[in-house]
Amino acid sequence: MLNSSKPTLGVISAEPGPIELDWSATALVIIDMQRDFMEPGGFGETLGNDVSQLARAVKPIGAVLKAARDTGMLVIHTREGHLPDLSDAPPAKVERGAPSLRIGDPGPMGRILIRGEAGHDIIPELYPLDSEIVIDKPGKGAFYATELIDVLEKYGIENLLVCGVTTEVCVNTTVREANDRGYRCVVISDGCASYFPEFHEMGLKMIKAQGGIFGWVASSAAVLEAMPSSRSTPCWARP
Ligand code: TIU
Repeated sequence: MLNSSKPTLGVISAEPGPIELDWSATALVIIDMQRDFMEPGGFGETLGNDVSQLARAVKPIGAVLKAARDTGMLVIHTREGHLPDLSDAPPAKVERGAPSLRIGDPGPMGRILIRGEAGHDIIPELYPLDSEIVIDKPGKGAFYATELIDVLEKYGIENLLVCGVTTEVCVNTTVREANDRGYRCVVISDGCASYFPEFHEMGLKMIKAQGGIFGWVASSAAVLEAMPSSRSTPCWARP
């Protein structure tokens, strides 16, 4: 693993400015790329959303995931979801709004947002390897009621490359939690997506404003360019 070797410094071209980081102390965190958010019939659609808005993030994440695997970077996947008895699902969350199906109700991909159901699983394109870490979280942030901080401390992680869905909900919440705990977060702009394009744009702006009040924002191409085994423009982005 990279993180057991000597420091490997790199500079990512980012906003509000370039960020130098030690790749051996950096992890890739992929937030909630689950069928429940990405596919028709899942939690996202029950809330009234157009799930096709999220598909654009898959290829950029795939490219960074491949590079991270090639370089031995620590890869962490998260999944939002609840225990089958809903004991970790606050009524205030379950009863919220007027969805077509509520958390725990049976849907076409199994019970909505319940661990172990088909809809709760990560999409095949980004499926975790057995060697990668999967964090199950009951909330929007990946630090609340999870073992994430223990994992990061165990591997000596100081910097997070963050991507996934949705930009203004689970990505933003996780970045804010991480920032308060002292981690430098670089959010991969085209590796995030929202059901609302304007929220995606503003969600990224909120992170990088005020000198990077919550972190940095960089494209997947800029991240790939700066990674230790730097390669040219990913194949999916070539003309
Ligand atoms: N609804 C919405 O935009 N997002 C979530 O409920 N969870 C995540 O962002 N993963």
